[in-house]
Amino acid sequence: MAFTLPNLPYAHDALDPIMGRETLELHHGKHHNTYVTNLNKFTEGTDLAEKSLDEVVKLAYSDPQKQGIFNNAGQHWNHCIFWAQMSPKGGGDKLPGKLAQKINDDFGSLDKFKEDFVNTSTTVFGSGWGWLVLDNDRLRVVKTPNGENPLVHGQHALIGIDMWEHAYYLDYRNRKAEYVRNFLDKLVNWEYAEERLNQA
Ligand code: MN3
Repeated sequence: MAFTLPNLPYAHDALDPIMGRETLELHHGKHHNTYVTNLNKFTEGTDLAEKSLDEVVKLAYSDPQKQGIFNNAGQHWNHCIFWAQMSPKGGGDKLPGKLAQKINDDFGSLDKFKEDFVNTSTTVFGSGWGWLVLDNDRLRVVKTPNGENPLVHGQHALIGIDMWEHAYYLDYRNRKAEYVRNFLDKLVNWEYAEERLNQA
């Protein structure tokens, strides 16, 4: 069973101008597609080809010989969440009840969480990701380098922002904080985040 590129759950121009059509066409159609193509190439004919993406990510992470597989499997996993968690009607400060309560409990307020998420994500050095995760029953904001993700650290990701330059450079140039702010205020689908919280 080969790994496949998921379709975007919205049109390529649906997030414009927060995330423009050209960014989505390149980021989804080229970057993400390349990770899937490479992952299939590297796992074809091996026992990993039969495993779930979660299993491949964890197995490859624990084996230094499988760095190439891990990079592509991790990035495939990360981007699947990235597309799924955004919506043209996303953002805003009206979070579903359980998630809102949990954020208040663990960060003090929604504003404090947002500040933490922006600070953590914009200080990824080089390429990587910023995440809201559930870690031992507590919400935390963390960052990971390159294709690494919370899954390999035993954490459960609720949302994650791509801090590779290809994710924001066409729309924001070097204005990283504006990209992260807009993601939180205008794109993130809080219902999706709560669904993931419920799955933990
Ligand atoms: Mn990317």
